Amino acid sequence: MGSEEERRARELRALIDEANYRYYVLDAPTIPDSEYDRLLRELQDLESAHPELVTPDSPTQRIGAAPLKDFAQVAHALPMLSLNNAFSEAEVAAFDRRVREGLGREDEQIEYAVEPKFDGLAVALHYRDGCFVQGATRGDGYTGEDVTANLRTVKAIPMRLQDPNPPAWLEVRGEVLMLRRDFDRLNEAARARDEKTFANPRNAAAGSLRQLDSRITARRRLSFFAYGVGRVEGGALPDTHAGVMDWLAARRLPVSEARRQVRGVDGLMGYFHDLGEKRAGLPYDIDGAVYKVNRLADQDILGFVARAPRFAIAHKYPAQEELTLVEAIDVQVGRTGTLTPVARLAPVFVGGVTVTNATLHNEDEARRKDVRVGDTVIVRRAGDVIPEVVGVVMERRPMKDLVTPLYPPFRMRDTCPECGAPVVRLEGEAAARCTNGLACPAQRKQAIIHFASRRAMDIDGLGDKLVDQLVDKGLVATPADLYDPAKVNKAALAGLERMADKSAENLVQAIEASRGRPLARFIFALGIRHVGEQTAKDLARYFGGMAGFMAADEDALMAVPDVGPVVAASIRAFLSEAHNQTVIQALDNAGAWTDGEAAARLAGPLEGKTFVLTGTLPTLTRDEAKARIEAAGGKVTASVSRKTDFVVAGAEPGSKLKKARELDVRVLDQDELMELLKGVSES
Ligand code: 5U1
Repeated sequence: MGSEEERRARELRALIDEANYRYYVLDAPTIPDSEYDRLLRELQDLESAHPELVTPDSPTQRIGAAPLKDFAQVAHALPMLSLNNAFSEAEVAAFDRRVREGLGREDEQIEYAVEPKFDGLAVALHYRDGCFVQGATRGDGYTGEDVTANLRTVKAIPMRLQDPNPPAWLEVRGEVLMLRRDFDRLNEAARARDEKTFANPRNAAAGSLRQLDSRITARRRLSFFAYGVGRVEGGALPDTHAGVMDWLAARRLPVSEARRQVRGVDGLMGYFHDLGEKRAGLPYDIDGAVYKVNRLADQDILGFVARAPRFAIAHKYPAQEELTLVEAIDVQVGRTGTLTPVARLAPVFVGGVTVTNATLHNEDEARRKDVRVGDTVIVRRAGDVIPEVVGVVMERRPMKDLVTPLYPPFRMRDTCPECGAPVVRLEGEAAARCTNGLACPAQRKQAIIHFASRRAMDIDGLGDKLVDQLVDKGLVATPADLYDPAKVNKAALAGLERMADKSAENLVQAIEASRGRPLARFIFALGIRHVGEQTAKDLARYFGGMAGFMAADEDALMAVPDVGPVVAASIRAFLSEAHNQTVIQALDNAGAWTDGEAAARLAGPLEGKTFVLTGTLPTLTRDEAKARIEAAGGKVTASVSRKTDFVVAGAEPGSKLKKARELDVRVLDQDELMELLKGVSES
C-alpha cells in the first residue's frame, strides 16, 4: 500500500516517535542525538519533496507554527475543576471520614490512588481516533485557551496513542511543567544574553505555554504528566483510577512514577511523608500530594460539591515561596573575611519556618537580581536549603518610575562594617574580603565559633552569643585563649550574660573535654580556607602528625589525594602566618590535639575503598557509619559512580541504590558492613 516514499515516511515517523518516547517519557534514550537529527532531517526532506506525505501527527510538526494573533477559546465538555486543599493530618482525616460516610462504609479502610501534585499548568489533550487534535489550558475551568500548536511542540505528549483500537474520543488531563534542569538551562541562556530570567519553573512553563509564537515554545523544553481523563467516547476504560493511569501509560502518555495505592489515613500520611523526603530529588517541582478514591464507581457516588470533587483532595506541603518586603540590606563578615550581602526581610512563613534573612551571596548576585531596600521579593526555602531571594516583583517597587530611584542599586562597601579595614575584591573572585584578618573582631569571632563547632573541637555550650561576649569583653582573642585558665574560668564565665554558675561549670568542663581531639578534627577546626572536613581527614591521615603537616611545602601537600594547587597554596599561606604559628604553638602547649599515625603505617582494611550511604540503617546513624568506614581507611562520598566500591543501603533507600544496581556496584546491608569493619574501632 502506497509508494516507497510513503512507506519510508511512516517508518521514519515511527522511529522518531519511539526515540521521543524513550528520551522524553522514559528518560532513557536509546539512540544518539546525531542519529535522531539525521532521521528528522531525512523525514523533513522527504516531506518537503512530497508535501502530501505530511500528517498532522508527524514529528516534523513539533517545531512550532506561524504566530497567532490571539488564542481561540475552547469550552470544556466536562468542567476542569480544582481540588480542595488539606494542610494538616486533621484535615486529611476529615476528608477520609467524609468519604467513608458518603460511601456508607464508615468502618472500612478506603483504597486511594495517590500521586504528586505537580506545580505546573493544567491542560486537556483531545485525541480523536487516537490522534492528537486539540489541546487547551484550564482557563476558568469552563473555558480555556486553544494552545494546540504549543502542545504539539511538547515531545513528551504523543501525537498518536499507542493503541490499535483507540476510543473515538479521549480527553486526557494533566499538567504541563518544566523540569528543573531545563529551567536552569533556560535561565542560564537568558542570563548569558542579559535577558530577563524566570523566577521558578512554573512561571517558565506558563510563559512558554502561553506564547502566541509556538516556535518559541518549541525551544523551551516543556514536559507533561497525565493525571486523569475527561470526556471519553467509543471506548471502555478500567474501573479504578490506578487502572486508568496504567492504561494511559500503556498508550505512552507520561504518568508519574511516584503514583501508588494506599489504604486509610495512615496510608495517606505515610505516602505524604515518603514523597516529602523524595521531593528535593525529583526532577520537577511539586507542591503536595493528590489523594483520589481509587474505584471510579465510588467517585461517581461521592460526586462534586461546589467546584471541587468530594472524592479527591490535594494535601499541600507548606508553601516554598512567599512574598515579603526587604527592610534592609546588611553586609556580614564571614570566618575568612568574606563579605556577604544579606537581605533583612519582614518575617514571612515559608517552607515551614519563619524567615527573616536571606543571603544575596555577593555583590554581582545582588546587582543581577537588582534587590533594593523597599522591594517586594519572592523568597524561597526548599527542604533544608538556606532561604534565598528568587527575584524582585518590579511592579511593586515603590516609586519605580522616578528618575532618581528611592534606593539605588546595591553596592559593596569599601570598608569592613565590623573593623573599618579596607575591602578588596581579587581578580576573578566573586567575593569581596575584609583585609584585616584575625585583627577583625568579626573574623575572630567566626574563627572561634568554627573552632568550637560540633564537627570541629565539639565544645558543647560555646555558642555564637557567648563567643560574642568573650571577644567583646577582651577575654578571648584566639582559640588558644579558650584553654588559658587565666582568661577563661568559672568566675569569668559566670559573670557573662545568661550564664549561671552551673552553665559556667559545664562550659569549663566541655573545654577540658575537648583537649586531645584527633588531629583531623583539629586541622578542620583551624578554619583554613578550602580545608573542609574531608580534606582535613585526608591531611591528618596522610601526615599523621601536626609537625609533618606544618613542615610540608606545596608539593608535599599536593601528594595528598584530592589536594590541588589552590588548596595547597591556601594551607601554606595559613601556616606561614606568624600569628597562626603562635596560636598553633599555644594550642600545642594546651594539648588541644592528639597526633595519629601516618598513612603508610595505618593502612586500614578499607584503605582505598569508596562507599556511598543511602537509606536508614537499623542501628547506626549516617555519621556513625561514616566515622567507622573512615576509621578503617575507607572514604564516604555523596554520589554513586563507577568508582564506588560499595553502596551501604538501609530502609527506604533513594535513587542511589537504583544507580548502584545499574552500575553493578556491590550493595551491602548494615550486617555486611559490620563484617567488613570487624576489629576496627572508631577513631
Ligand atoms: N496529580 C493531580 N493533580 N490534579 C489536579 N491529580 C489531579 N486531579 C485533579 C486536579 C484538578 O482533578 C481531578 C481529581 C478531577
